[in-house]
Amino acid sequence: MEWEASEVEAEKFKSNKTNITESWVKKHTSIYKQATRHPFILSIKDGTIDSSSFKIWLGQDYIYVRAFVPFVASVLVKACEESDDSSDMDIILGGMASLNDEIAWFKEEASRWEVSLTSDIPQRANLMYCSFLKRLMSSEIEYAVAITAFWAIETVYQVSFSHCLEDRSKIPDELKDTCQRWGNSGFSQYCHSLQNIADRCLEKASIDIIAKAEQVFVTVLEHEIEFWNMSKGEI
Ligand code: HMH
Repeated sequence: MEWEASEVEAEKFKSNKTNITESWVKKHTSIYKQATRHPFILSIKDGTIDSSSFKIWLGQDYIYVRAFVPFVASVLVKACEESDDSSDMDIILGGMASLNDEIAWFKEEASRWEVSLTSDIPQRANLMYCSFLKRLMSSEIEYAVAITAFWAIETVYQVSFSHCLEDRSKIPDELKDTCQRWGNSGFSQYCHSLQNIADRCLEKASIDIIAKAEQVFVTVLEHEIEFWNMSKGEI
């Protein structure tokens, strides 16, 4: 039944050029909301966050971002091999460059919060998420699927942190920079560029690949929720 529904949808999208990724956000709205309006994010927005949660998140996200770099590199390789639009490479390369800044930012932020980045060990949810990334790096994963995951991963942070900035009055001063990092308009534009690439690839993809990409989108959201949950410190 699932299959039939996807097939019908795929044909519909192909004929009237509806934005596929946008339709998935609507279709999976409940899980999308759980990922982008998580209690961790809401506690930053309303200023009730405790520093221990933030420190756990900071240390774990540094580990995650280091694993994310080779994943993005694998998407870049796929773009070179499979994309019909050379500007994809520029956008992905820009993303890699900003990950370089991000790693430097994590190091500075960690020293400010007295979080040791070298002794932190990845927690279960982080390990699960990183091994999912590793599977997506395989050369058997199509570019359309990998770029969908890339878009979804970046978008969860963009939507979450820009939500915090909508009313920044209660954000603790020491967290404003974090919200700004992922909530700024440049990062939003970059996420839209990734979304446009994903939609362009999906429009041309077979029904099987579209179904696979949708599944990957949902799995990213599940991992993101578990990742935020980790900050509560209940292992
Ligand atoms: C867990 N998801 C996680 N960490 C990040 N830094 C991003 C997404 C965005 O880069």
